[in-house]
Amino acid sequence: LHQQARKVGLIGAPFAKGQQPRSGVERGPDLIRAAGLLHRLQELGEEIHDYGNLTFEDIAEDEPVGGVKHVRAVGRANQTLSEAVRAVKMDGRVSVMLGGDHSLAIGSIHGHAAAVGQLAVVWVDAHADINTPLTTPTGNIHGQAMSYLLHELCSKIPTLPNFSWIKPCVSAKDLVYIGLRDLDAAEHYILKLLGVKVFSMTEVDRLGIARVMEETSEYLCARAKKPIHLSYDIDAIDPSVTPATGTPAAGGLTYREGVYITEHLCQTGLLSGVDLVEVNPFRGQTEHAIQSTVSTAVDLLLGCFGRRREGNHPADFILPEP
Ligand SMILES: [Mn+2]
Repeated sequence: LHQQARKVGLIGAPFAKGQQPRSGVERGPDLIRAAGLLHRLQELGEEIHDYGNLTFEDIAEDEPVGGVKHVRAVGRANQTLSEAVRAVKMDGRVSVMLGGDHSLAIGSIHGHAAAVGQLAVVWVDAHADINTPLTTPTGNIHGQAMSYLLHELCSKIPTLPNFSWIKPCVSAKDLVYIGLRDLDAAEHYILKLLGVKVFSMTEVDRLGIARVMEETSEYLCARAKKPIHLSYDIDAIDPSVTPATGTPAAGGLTYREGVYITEHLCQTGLLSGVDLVEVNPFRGQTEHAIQSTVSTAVDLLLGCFGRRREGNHPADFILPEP
């Protein structure tokens, strides 16, 4: 069985204001490219176009709004990203967004939905990133991204400057979390209230990753086969493997579990948009820590596009005759 060549569109989003400005997470896209992502995707037979890095407007006056930080910058950046992802999807490509911090999922998922309609979202993360602007303990929007996207939470979201363009576009029943292990009380309450499907690290331990992924695709495909948006936070993986990230949490996915998730989603044939976020070289203590984080990010992306640990070969491979 040979995979069909997909068209892939890569967007770099060097943006950090969903957490601390100039934190280092804006270096993510170029580091992941420098580790050979494009070349290695091409080796897998993918037709890839790099749309380059987005540039984001500097906003001089951006005082916190009700404790929420960099609201105007995050709102504007995500509007730019949403348009860019929509354009990639209109080009018939699988969108790959390299972050940057996880607030960028707002624009990435919004743009994806604007192009294709209803989506299923698989959110792989140590955190749920579903605080509302009124429950956030830190004020950082990377911990709130999902709250702006869910239909079910729209009555809980106050009006914020540069956020008026956002239309909620994901239903709680079309969302699955994998890898959770560090949640705020409000987040846990919201997930229970909305009945969101969650495979926390406890479920990964109990069921094993193969069963978790089987149940994930059964759950998401039970009603209709919607295009899947995978939003992958590198902090889902255990910090012993991917230490160079802003909010590491002990007890994460192994490298193998992390890669298995991508292999499984690739095989559904429904993967339509991918985010890889929160790679932050400034948070790596050593060069090895940074390299391990970046190369894991690359391997997760390759898994999304057909790389198999059993090996791969081109569809037109010919065995030489003596
Ligand atoms: Mn996250």
